[in-house]
Amino acid sequence: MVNLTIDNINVSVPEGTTIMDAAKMADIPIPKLCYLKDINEIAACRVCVVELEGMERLVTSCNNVVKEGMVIHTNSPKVRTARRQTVQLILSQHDCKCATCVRSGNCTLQSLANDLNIIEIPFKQRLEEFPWDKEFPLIRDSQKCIKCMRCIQVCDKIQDLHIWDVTSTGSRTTINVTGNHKISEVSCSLCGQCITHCPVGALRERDDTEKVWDAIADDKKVVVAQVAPAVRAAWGEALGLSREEATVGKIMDALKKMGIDYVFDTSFTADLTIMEEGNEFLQRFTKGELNLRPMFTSCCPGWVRFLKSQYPHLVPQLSTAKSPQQMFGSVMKSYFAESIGVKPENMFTVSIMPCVAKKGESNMELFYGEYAGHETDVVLTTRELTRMIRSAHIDPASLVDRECDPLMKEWTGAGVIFGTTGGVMEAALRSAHYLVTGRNPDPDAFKIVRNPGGQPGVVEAEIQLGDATVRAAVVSGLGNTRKLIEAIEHGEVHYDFVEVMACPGGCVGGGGQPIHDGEELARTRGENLYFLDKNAPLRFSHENPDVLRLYRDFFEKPLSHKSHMLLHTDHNA
Ligand code: HC0
Ligand code: SF4
Repeated sequence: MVNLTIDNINVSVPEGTTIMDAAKMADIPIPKLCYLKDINEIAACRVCVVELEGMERLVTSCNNVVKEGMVIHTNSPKVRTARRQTVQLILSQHDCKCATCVRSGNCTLQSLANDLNIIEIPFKQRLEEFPWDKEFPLIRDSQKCIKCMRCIQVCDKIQDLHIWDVTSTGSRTTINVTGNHKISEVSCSLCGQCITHCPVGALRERDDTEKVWDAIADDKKVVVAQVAPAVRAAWGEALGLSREEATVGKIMDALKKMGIDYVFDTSFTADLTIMEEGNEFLQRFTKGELNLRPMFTSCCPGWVRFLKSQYPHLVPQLSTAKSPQQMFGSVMKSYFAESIGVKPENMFTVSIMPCVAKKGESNMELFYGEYAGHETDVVLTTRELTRMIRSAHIDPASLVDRECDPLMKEWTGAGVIFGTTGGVMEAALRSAHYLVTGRNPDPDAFKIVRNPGGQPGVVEAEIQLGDATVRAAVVSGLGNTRKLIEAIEHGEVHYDFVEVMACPGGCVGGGGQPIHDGEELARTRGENLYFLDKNAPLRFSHENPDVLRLYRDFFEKPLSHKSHMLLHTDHNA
């Protein structure tokens, strides 16, 4: 142990502890801006400086370790002056239009400036502007970038994609897309992890909320919304609702209050996906199509984009099932539109997702009778949903639990756990067991594939389905995924079925979720979904009565001709 004094408090910490962590152990918070535990500990911003007795220069606390007998001051006059000047300098290179910034109220730079009582910026520098395609789902505003390097580090270390890089030198040093390419020219998976790890408003999703308001105001449009599984585990965080208060029923109520005509839960089509994908898997598995093994799940568009750009020869191994989001749009503009007597072109489909990549996925087109346009017209992230609730002046405390609309009202716990890593696999195994043996397993029989939070890397399991053994693997985070694919490619591991989610911990940790600077919430949100599953009246996708009716009245059976036309896709197209 190392003994030292921080702000006149005696502290004893293990060797190798950073000054910042030692201070934290003594309940002394040191302000920071660029720091991200284990990912970005490079002292780029110098906000975390402290004074060491006997040393002239201030030192950064995030990357210097404690030494025996150190006497540290985290808030001396010298420290305060330096910290203030540092933040003023950062502000002088930053477009400080807080009133029109999506991160206003949730910005580390803004709160630092407020805490340091900075009400004037003595210096002013010219802001560098890089052009950006504003139609792209991911938007970067170079004038708000504070060069903290977090986006570079998250993309490199967690997602192993290297989309961002440092460009120029000296005082012009800044961040841009690697090689100064356009973002659409590089292999961005659109996972959005750079957004959720940006401390300011330099990175955000394309805002599509106005398109939804326009559709609501258009008398000719019937607006139909779906809410993804992972959204329920996080939306309340941004509106001051506790986990218990922030139910999915209240999201439905908010959507209706905004003027949306029909509201549904994506967990319904997650159940439908299991029917299609589960049957597809069993067909591939029993036919012994060895060259197509393992079969990969296809519901995460971040992962699908990654596979297409990094390992295009493996694309045929993706399940052909569309994602629940796209199945929903497709069912809405066919079965549901017919049922309520609306032409598909007059239906406007909105999905609320924890995800930025879903905005890219929604470009899929629907050919049904006459061409029916996009299956999903607009995708909003969880953050955009909360912005809409606020702009509609809806008091979150006034919301009540509201059921989904008829015909696609029912959902199961199996559909809900799609939102966390391992959930698609577990839901598929529950139904595959039924299909193979004719009996339901214990709903928790396959919980071995659970891994809320997504660490450490891959979860493997050998699952008995009747006489057959299925070798399953579950992974989240694209860095972990690349390692797994390399091991498969080198013949080091052999699987039959692999679930991949691009975001660490799955969609609960998605790039469209509320941002808590430096805090990872995928684990607790994932546990919340398992709690909802545990308490759900139905826990098997094949028992969803509305899914069964949809097959009876419309699709006939899983993998039917109609299902292939509307619920499956050709990933090479
Ligand atoms: Fe997901 Fe999904 S689980 S990808 O994360 O499969 O975004 O929540 O909606 O589509 O259901 C996201 C979440 C979904 C889809 C579902 C799948
Ligand atoms: Fe989107 Fe979920 Fe995939 Fe992340 S894991 S890219 S949130 S679908």
